[in-house]
Amino acid sequence: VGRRQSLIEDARKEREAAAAAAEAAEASEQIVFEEDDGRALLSLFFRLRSSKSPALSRAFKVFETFEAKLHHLESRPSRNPKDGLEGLEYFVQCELHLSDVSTLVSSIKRIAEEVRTTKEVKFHWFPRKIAELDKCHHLVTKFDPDLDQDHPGFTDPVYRQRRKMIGDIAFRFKQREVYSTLRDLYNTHACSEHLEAFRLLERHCGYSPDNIPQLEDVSRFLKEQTGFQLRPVAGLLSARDFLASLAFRVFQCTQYIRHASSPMHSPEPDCVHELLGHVPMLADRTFAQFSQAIGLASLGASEEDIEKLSTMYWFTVEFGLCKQGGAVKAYGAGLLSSYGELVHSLSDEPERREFDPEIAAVQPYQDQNYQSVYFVSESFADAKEKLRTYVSGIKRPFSVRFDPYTCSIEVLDNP
Ligand code: HBI
Ligand code: NLE
Ligand code: FE
Repeated sequence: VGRRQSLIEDARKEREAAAAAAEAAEASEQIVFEEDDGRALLSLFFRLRSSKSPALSRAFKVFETFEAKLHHLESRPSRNPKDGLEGLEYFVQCELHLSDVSTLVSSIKRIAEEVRTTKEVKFHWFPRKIAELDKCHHLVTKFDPDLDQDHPGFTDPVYRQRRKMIGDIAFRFKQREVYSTLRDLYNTHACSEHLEAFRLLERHCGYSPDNIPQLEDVSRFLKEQTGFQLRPVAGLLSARDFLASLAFRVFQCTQYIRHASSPMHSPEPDCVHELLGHVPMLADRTFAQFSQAIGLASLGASEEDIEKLSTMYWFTVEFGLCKQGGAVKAYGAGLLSSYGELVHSLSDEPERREFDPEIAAVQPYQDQNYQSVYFVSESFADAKEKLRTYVSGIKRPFSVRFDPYTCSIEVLDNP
């Protein structure tokens, strides 16, 4: 009996599977595949009453509007023209932003009266790696004591305060505020190189108000752009060690985030500073060369020269300004990661001087608060040239060269 029952059970399952397959085959639109960066490959069938009507151009206007990339387009006579009307059936495969799929489909439905909509099959995006859990929304949907009037703690402000503090740790307290405020300011305050790289990082690297990307992912991106790679570090290194890594196009990144009580400025580097300040700049070829040149000059240099190079690093890589299109913009990471100082640096409070490495290398500074002096470069190319001249004046009993094939330093004895 047990065997017979299991045969019946098998037959039932088979029937159900066949029915499901038939249903799926009839589906007129189907998201076949979704990529991780939020793009979708959409296949869709629709029917228009006549190929001559403006419906066709209107349909394609829809694809154009959503910047859908057409991969495949096929038309064939309608197999089942209703009311004896002639018609064409279209099969389109296109790639578009995941978030645009439903709007595009409903727009097509408005134009093509005879869209076959037996069923919409949609596969929702789901994380496939632990790292992708970061892409999920982190909204509390229910029982939030701040939003839910029935929550026993709703009328207890002290309890709500405590819950909020704990919750905000999970939500990475203030992250959204810091990210959004900086991002808005970049439009008017950041140099074009930073803006351009930032767009790419948002598109390809998980930069967003609700997500702190993984160092490894950002490092992979940078490596493709300029060969720079990121390496985790626990805190502030000696200037000599920190600058040495730049010679290899390695950037040492802290992992922790600034204290929530001071979102607009932190005296020490943190992940906001590294990811929003340094990383976009390191994606620029000329800036990457500039950074590596400081690193190469530091190798085996005297204590005085290390002090000068690190001061120069301070006034360029960290707090540099540059001219662009008749305006002054920020390229220093210390400015681009602090919305307090970013605004201050371009206000009329501080002093701005023309960049001269000889002067910038010996300019006194403090590292607790906003700077009172900034140096303005004509361009990165100009700063790089000036640096080259400055560096050639540094005396060392040898010279160094980076071999990109072996990623090692060649030491050449000076004649
Ligand atoms: N260490 N981790 C880390 N990050 C920095 O930005 C850094 C450092 N050590 C020294 C340093 N910066 C400054 O002295 C620069 O001017 C070189
Ligand atoms: N002041 C910067 C910030 O708030 O992000 C950090 C500077 C690190 C040298
Ligand atoms: Fe820094």
